[in-house]
Amino acid sequence: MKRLLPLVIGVLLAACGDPVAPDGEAPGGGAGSDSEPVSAPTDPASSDVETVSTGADDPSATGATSTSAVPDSTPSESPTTAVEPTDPQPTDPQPSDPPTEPSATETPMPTGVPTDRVVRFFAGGGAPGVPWVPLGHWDGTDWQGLQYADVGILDPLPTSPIASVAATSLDLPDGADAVVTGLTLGDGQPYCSGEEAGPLIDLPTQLPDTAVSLGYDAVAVTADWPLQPRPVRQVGLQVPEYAAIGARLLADQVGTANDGSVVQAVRVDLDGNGVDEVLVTYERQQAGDFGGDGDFTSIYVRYPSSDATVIDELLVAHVSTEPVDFPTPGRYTIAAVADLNGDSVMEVMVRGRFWESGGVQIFALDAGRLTGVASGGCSI
Ligand SMILES: [Ca+2]
Ligand SMILES: [Ca+2]
Repeated sequence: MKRLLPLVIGVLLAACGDPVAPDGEAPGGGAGSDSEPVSAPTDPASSDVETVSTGADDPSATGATSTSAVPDSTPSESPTTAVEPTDPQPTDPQPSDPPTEPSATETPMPTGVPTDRVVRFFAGGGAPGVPWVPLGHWDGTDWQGLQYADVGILDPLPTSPIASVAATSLDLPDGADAVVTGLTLGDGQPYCSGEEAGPLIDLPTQLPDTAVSLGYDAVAVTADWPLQPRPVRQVGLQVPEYAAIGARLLADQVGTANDGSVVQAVRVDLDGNGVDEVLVTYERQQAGDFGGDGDFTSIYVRYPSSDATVIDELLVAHVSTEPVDFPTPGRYTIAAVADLNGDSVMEVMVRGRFWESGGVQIFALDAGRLTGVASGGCSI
């Protein structure tokens, strides 16, 4: 074990937001540019066949954005014989998830005003005796990331007047829309290798140990409001458009859509405007942790607008351009979706790993786009 250095987090953050790959190349990620509307509303989980356009001229590694169009062709004739549904996996809900499309009569749900109190939030797994790692806090006005008094010396998070603690994770046995409340912030314990302390927070349920688990699979918040004011749903992965969009956003680095797999698709109306955003994890992981040539990881977001456009944008990405002998930032996954500051707009927690470090980053909507606002983790 070695002391957690801000540099390590910096590397993690760099891989998320302003990325620098181990080989010095800049993997994809970050904000992209707006694109012009091109068509009528689309819905990412629609069973319609989308006509995908190359909305961005250069969906390069510095941030790809594109729009996509709905079909202008009429649906094909219904089959005259019964056809078995196509291969929905047992854990794969509705391949044709009901669309949520903007309409003229839509009344956007009001979003609230954020709390003016201090809110602390942590990442962890809730295993007995294992402290949660601090990520940052809401100071009553704005997001605040971790602060260091000196190299490796983490400032404690300010005290929150909110006694209630709630937690959520996409991996909770009761589903992505489950929230655990009534938790207690326990004593602070060293969570890494230095003197940095994080609280013990016991979850009354056990998170599954998955291939992408880092022990930072849930977010815990000092909150007395609903962490999920609207449903958070994991939806069907067998939507060809999802892989096609992912490949297009990594256009100069990934050959075809079939070179990768969609492993997560989360639909949630983050901002409460009545239209679901969709978060998609699209990856190729064939060489394990060591990042073989052509392996990649990416999370992108579909932002439908009420003006009938959809903007697709990379949130985080890394492409392995050659085999290496160390674990790369090889696998980003969506860990949790929750409102961390009480304004009824939900934030997103992404987990990732680099070398022997694991960490998470919190993204919050800012001017309609998810932007990194806090992060934390530990090196081993
Ligand atoms: Ca929305
Ligand atoms: Ca919020």
